[in-house]
Amino acid sequence: MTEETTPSRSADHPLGATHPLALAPVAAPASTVDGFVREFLRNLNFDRGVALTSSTPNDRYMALAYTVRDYLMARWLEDLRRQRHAQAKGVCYLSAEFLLGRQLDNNLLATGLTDIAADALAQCGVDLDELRQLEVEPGLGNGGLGRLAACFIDSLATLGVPNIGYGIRYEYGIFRQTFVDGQQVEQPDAWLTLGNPWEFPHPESARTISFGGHTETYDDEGVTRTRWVPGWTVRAVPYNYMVPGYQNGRVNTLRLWSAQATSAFDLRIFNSGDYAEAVRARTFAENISKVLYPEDSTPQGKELRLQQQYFFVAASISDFLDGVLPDDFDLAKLPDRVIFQLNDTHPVIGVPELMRVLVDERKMEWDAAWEITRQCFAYTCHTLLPEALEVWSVDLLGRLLPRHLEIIYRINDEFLAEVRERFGDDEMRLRNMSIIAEYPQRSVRMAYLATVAGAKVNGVAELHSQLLRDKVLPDFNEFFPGKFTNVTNGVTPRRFVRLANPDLSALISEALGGTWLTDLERLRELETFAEDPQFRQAFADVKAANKRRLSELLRHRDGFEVSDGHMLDVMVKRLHEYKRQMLKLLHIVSLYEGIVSGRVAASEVTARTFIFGAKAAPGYLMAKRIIHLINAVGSVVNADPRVEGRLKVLFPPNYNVTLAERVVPAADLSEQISLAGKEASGTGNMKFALNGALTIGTDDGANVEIRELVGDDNFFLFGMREPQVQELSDRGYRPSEFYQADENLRRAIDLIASGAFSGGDRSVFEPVVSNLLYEDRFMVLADFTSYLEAQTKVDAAYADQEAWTRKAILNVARCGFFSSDRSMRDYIERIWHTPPLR
Ligand code: 26Q
Repeated sequence: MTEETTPSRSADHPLGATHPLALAPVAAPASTVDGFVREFLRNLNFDRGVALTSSTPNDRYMALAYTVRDYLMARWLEDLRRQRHAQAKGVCYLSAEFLLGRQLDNNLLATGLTDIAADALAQCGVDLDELRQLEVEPGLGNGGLGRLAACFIDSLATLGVPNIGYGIRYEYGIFRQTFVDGQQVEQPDAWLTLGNPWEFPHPESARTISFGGHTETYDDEGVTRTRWVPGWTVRAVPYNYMVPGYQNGRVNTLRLWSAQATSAFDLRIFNSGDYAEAVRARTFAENISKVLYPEDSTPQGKELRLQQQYFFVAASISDFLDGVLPDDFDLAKLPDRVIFQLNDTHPVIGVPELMRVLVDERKMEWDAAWEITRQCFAYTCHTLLPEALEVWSVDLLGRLLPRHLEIIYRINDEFLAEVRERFGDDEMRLRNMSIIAEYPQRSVRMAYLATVAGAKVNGVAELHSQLLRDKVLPDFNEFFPGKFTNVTNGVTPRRFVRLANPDLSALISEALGGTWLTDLERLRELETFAEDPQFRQAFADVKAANKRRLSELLRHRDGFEVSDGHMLDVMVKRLHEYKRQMLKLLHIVSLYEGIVSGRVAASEVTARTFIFGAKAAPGYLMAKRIIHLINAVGSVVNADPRVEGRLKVLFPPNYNVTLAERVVPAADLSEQISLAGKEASGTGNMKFALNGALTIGTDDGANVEIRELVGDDNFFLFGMREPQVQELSDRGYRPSEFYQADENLRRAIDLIASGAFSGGDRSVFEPVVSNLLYEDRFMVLADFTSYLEAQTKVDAAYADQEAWTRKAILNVARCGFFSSDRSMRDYIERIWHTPPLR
């Protein structure tokens, strides 16, 4: 390896002493309209190289972004300086996904520049609204987990807590979804094509990341040590993003890694004379950060995925130890300076990596290194589905990361020795707790490794944490008392209330004054306003305006006609059987069947527009069939004059953060209908409630806490609870019995089976129907009757608009708990111990 990759250190560089301006932040250039105009035009001219008159919309978007960015720059540099000097403990949030959403609006809000920018652009004859729409959102995540990471770093910056988010700069984010004949077709998400004004590449700070090869022992002055002789390397180039706090002058950093081939990579091939082959070989290395895996529940154990995980984690740890910490830092004190938070198991390979660095490279004793490592990691679990728990075959791990496999074996040996010491030769327990599984294939259980190594292990909602403790990892809970805890998820009110719902925000500010956005529990004070008819009217007006805005968007975006005066009934989330989009669809088909069969008068049915948004993992066939079926039902229902003005089914493709920001504020009814015990938390549920939608939901994930907070009267609960699910499953679940027992259900399923939604062809949706009747793993049929009853209660409640609005206001008022600021405070107090930096 010839490549030098030691980053140059910028801390307290002697340059700083030579000029007084070198350490002082540069003045914020654009805090007046005139100043903004000047900077905007300067950026247009000098960074884009165009005059205003000859600029393209993208030029203008870029120049605007640069102007906002420049304004943040002084604060960013100041924060970096402050964090270096304070030597305070910080959080490194390790996450394979950061689903950021659009940056421009967020950064305008954070800087308080929105109005100034709009005025300044208007003076140049440019429409801010138009430029907003040009930004392609960075879709560097699949769904909940990635969006949670984005909310968390927003909150940490707003709280002023030192944090670096570490992840991967995928060249292609989550695929763009289109529908062809109602079926999902994936398109690559080339989000970087037009340039990205929000990132700062630092190739000079690249780290070298090794893979493959073998290990060997050697004598180091009488001590036997191990070294890893890698087979190949890649360069990890950091791209920095600003993470501004909300109007607090603070800016943290998100550092995403991009893979580049090293010159060493193809040296052998070059030397063999095949130039073309050598150049081609470089793409092998660069593939590592090429594309986000679009799976979110059944990881396929692909080698490239493991490469991605090690790539970004090794780069991040190396960056922190060699780039962020001072040169002379005593690594024994590492736990006083950093906590590496593991966002699910995806970064868990960081555990053996830190051990390798400490023991092999820094020549620390194993026990001392383990003591440090145990204190430096904490692990968040985001699932309960057994098939979502990550395992890597020993075969693959040993090939790609031979030294790490050795280290994992040693961690496991020592751990099992401790277990044996406590519990004796209890073979069953030892097998159950082993980090290495022997069956069906020898492999490493990443969640176990994380649990053994983590100082704390948390679930993401009360129910989830309890099930994690008592059902998934009970032996570990017994062995590590006090290690397991809960931190209920939250969402950032800046993006999901203030930006997504400006009218509601204005109404709240009018009622409460301005500070609620960083102190969301203050929403409680809205409770009294719920009793005020004038406030209720204003609140209802906001909802109506949001619906109109959504219909405009959908008309423009997808050519949909949204009917006025309908209840907006919304289910948006990844498509997964456990989330039970099928249950929602059976409700719709049942309403439709009731009307067209003449059993129910159309005029008796509450007029509803159903909105779905959902991407399916490309290899998840059943999920794709369900998408097809939703679209098929939509085509038939929307074209049938018998239900016109009553039922409408809309499925805008490519649900993403940007669309969520428009759909959530317009919703009346939020569908959170997973089988109890399967949804770890959900975070969409929180966004809807905070925007004044009522929830129809099961006793699952954070729904439980939402219902506790908003009260039974303001939440439509249905379905089995988790213990009942368990009971039914133990008893032996036979879906056909439920099919037989409920006429509405029978008629709905029969209608689908008859080919009514597939041009008479019964074969198209046969697999969906069969699955429901003979397997129905997630008990859709068992919960159907209860769901329909709850929906009838929804109709009754909706008929009294005054009362409905009151409930909606109470939902907003009582959900302040779900701010990610609160989640962050919980992590800080109970897990990280990282106070804000003043
Ligand atoms: C793992 C290995 C290989 C390929 C892909 C993956 C992978 C990627 C993403 C596995 C899982 C995910 C994402 C999971 C996720 O989003 N979980 C959700 O996390 C939310 C935040 O805590 C919860 O609110 C949701 O309940 C949970 O489903």
